[in-house]
Order: sequence, then structure tokens, then C-alpha cells
Amino acid sequence: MEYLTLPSKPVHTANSSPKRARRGSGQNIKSLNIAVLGKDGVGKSAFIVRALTRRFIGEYDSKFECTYKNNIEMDGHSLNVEILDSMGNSSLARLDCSTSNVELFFVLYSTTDRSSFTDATKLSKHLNEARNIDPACITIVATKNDLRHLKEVEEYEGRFLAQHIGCSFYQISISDGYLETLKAVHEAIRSCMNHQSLKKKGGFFDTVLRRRSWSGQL
Ligand SMILES: Nc1nc2c(ncn2[C@@H]2O[C@H](COP(=O)(O)OP(=O)(O)OP(=O)(O)O)[C@@H](O)[C@H]2O)c(=O)[nH]1
Ligand SMILES: [Mg+2]
Repeated sequence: MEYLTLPSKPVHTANSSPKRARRGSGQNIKSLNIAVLGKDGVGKSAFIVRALTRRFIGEYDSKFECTYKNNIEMDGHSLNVEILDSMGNSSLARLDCSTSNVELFFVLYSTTDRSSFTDATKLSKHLNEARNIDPACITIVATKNDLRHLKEVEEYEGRFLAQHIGCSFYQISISDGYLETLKAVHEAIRSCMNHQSLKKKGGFFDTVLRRRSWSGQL
């Protein structure tokens, strides 16, 4: 497996003020393992490179699986990310092996390729049902929204799938939409990290339910 580091620019969202984001301050540094899955050609490499560098490059080498190691600034924190750019034709068994330490999953399909939607459906159900990954840590992304004349999958189909899993859904154009790509990445990271910290603390809802149960309210 190959490791790549891209020169990422510090990024700020509506919720992150430039003043609060102190790069490399050493405080609050967290890390997250991410994987981007989906059929060949759906835009996995384009999605990662766009989110990390702002750039959209037309063609990407797809001969091998690689992992991008980078730093993302968001919400006043510095986050070390390792993003696996998976091979589109991997078997589920191979994917399970290469993503055993992954915390956040993006499942991509192209709105211009119905078979990629079928694959995304299988992948997201596998993650949720067989791997028991919490929906807070799965995000379905429909790509190539700019190619409307070639559309094979309607937005409601993606939304319906995400609703079934209970996860987030975004329909974006990676080529035309830097901000929408970034929004999908940041919101997915927030959702997954919130879930992780709730789990660590025993979970807000668990705590509330336990308290209620203890005081005889349940
Ligand atoms: N018009 C348009 N083209 C896109 C978009 N996203 C990706 N592409 C193009 O789709 C092609 C495939 O993108 P890749 O990022 O290489 O796809 P991939 O999923 O990494 O493919 P493999 O590595 O072969 O599995 C490239 O020519 C991209 O430029 C998009 O949102 N709109
Ligand atoms: Mg690729």
C-alpha cells in the first residue's frame, strides 16, 4: 500500500473562525481513519483530492490502493486524517481486511452509473448490517451532479437508501462544487467524532436512560 501526503490548505467552514483555528498548536490534536469506497470511476480519488487540496484534477492513477495522510483544520481543532482511497473492484472480504481500523466511511456512487448505485447499496448495507458500523459514521455521496443529461439515478433513490441505513446523504458535483464537497466531509467528520465521544463517555442517551431508570422513571 502506498502512502501519500498532499499539500492541504487550511480550510474554514461557517462554524470555524480563522482566529480559533490554530494550526499545529499541539492542543486538541485528534486523529481519524477514513475510507472512501465505491465502484470504479465514481470519483473516489477526485473526492479526496478536492477535499484536501481544493483542486479538481481530471484524471487520477487508479492502478493501486493508497492512503492519504493529511491534516484538516476544522472547528478550531487540528485533525490528523488517514484516508484510504480504495480500489473499486475489491471484494467485500478484501475491503473488510483493509478497512478493519477505519472509523468513518464514505460510500460513493455516480449519478450517471446505475450499477455504481447497486454497489453502493450493497456496500452501505454490508457496513451497517454485517460490520455493525454506526450510521453516524457512514455517509453516502452521489457524485457527478453536474452531468444532468447523463443522469441514471435520481436523488430520491439515494436519499431513500440513506434513510434506510439511517446515515447522511449528499448529492454533489466534485468538479463544480468545492464547498459542497468540503461540507460533506466536515459534517461527516463531526457526526462520527460526536458519536465516538458519546460512546467514550458512556453515551449521553445511555446516561439519561440509566439515570431515569435508576430514579424509577422508566
Ligand atoms: N463531471 C464530473 N466528473 C467527475 C466528477 N467526479 C469525478 N469525475 C471524473 O470521473 C472520472 C473518475 O474519477 P476518479 O476520481 O478517478 O474515480 P475513482 O472512483 O477514483 O476511480 P478508480 O480509482 O478507478 O476506482 C475522472 O475522469 C474524474 O475527473 C464530478 O463530480 N463531475
Ligand atoms: Mg481512484
